[in-house]
Amino acid sequence: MRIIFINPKHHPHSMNFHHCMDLVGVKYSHLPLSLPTLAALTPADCSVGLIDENVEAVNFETDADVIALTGSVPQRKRVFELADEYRKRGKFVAIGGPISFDMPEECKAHADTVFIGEAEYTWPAFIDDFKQGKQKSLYHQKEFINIDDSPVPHFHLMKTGQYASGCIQVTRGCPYRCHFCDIPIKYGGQPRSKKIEQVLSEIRILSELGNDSVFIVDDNFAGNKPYAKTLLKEIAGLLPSLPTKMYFYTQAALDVANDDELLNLFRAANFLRLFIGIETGDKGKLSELNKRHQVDMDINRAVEKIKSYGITVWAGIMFGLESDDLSSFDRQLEFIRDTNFIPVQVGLLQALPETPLYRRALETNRLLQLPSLLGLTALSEEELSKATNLIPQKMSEEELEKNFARILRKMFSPESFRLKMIQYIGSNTRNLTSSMPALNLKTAMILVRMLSFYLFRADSKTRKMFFHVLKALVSHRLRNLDETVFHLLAYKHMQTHYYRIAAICESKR
Ligand code: B12
Ligand code: SF4
Repeated sequence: MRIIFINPKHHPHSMNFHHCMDLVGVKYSHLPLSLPTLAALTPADCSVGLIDENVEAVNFETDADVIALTGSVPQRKRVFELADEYRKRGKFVAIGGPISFDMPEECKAHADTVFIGEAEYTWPAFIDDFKQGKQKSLYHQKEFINIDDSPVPHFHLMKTGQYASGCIQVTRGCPYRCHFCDIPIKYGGQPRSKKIEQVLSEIRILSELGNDSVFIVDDNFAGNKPYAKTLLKEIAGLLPSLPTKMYFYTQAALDVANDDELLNLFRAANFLRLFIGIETGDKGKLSELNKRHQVDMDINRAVEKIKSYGITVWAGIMFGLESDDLSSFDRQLEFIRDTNFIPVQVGLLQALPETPLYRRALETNRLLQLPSLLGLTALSEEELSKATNLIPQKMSEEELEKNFARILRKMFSPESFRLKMIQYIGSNTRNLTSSMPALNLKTAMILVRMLSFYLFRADSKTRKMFFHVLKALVSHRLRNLDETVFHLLAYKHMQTHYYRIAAICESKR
């Protein structure tokens, strides 16, 4: 039996850094974990092919018995296109992944079999059924699986050199209950953690395959702090024996700032960045979002504290919160300007199915008949009838979109980025020699491409910003050279991406 697993193409979005991959010299930002995980779950007597359409083309002429598509809601158009094409050619098509959680009926219309939930048990069961011609049209994993049953992904089957970062997953689930978030519902209200030996061996494999950075995709890496600490100690111990110099980044909650031991261990394990959903600086709105772990924190101080350990805070920021009025936009902008994080994911609040926010919006008639995630995150103009599925309470939809566009243009202007980088360079306390990536042909080429972009292709305001940032770097004795270069690369993406979202909002009026 032959199976081809496919991850359909993503469109550009905030976190895949699409618009700077040319400077980095790779095809896509992150290795998709579902493909090598599913390959590892497939019995050895089956033959397996993995295609990530972000780095290589799909082939419709195939002798495979099953085409297994993964995807998330924003990928839906391509997921369904591919499913239809393969079915037209008589292939048996399966669809799974986050898309089937939220769009099961649509998936069923395009596939022979749909998988809802984790696949550690259902995928091997399907293969058995398929071999006997008894496959079902739906496999639904209702209970959370025992994470010990999730195997080491078959990374060696992926074209790892085509990605900016390797990925691993260490835990699933989150102990917090932010009202807009579906992670505790979909992946569990308590973190399930992989065995430390398995995590270490996944890191080693990625290093042996040439990766020098790893994104740990956990939604809240330190949801179980004792586990996180033990793991970080082990990673720190592993680093010297790896064939490549490696650094890490992950997602966490702001309360990591309350734990010095944890921060110290992050530093020892060479974690350079934490993505933190900060959302807003307004305490009342944090309560409204039920972001309880953050309500009593001084956000400014917490970010500074994390930075004092040499770790950059990447922030997720939200506009269009339930109690937002027209004055909220500029207050939020001031908060972003004054707080020492780099805003990378900036969006409008959306109501995801099954969340408390969704139920609240439904009960109070504030939900648009628009499937969630078909708004701005989807970024596909023909479907973008609305920017979000939540009807604003204290402004019109037009005012929401107009002001969001205005704020994006301001936030991602060269002038704002210059100020952010000067704030950043002036305060970071990282030791350059310990975290600096190895200087080799790859890093040298990235530098050359970046210089040629800023010197010859960027517009005059962006070029001016670049020289100001270089000046600041020199005056701080190049202390943050590597991360500053990284953010200059990322800025090319962020400016293009967010200006495009602003243009979409503006064109709708
Ligand atoms: C890493 C990650 C990213 C990375 C992408 C990494 C990559 N290589 O593609 C980055 C940062 C780029 C990213 C971006 C975005 N992401 Co994201 N991301 C994640 C995250 C945190 C982990 C994904 C992962 O690697 N999981 C580990 C693997 C092993 O799990 P898995 O993919 O779910 O696969 C398991 C099962 O689903 C199943 N399965 C999967 N596919 C298939 C296929 C078949 C045939 C079968 C049988 C089974 C099966 O088997 C696997 C083992 O159990 C998830 C949240 C989460 N906890 O999963 C969100 C998540 C996938 N992202 C999400 C979103 C919304 C986004 C963004 C829109 C955010 C934004 N505003 O920009 C963008 C757009 C992405 C896009 N265009 O699709 C949503 C998707 C919601 C949905 N219902 O579709 C999620 C679920 C988070 C959430 N709840 O909000 N993301
Ligand atoms: S801390 Fe993050 S992952 Fe956990 S519930 Fe809140 S938003 Fe979701």
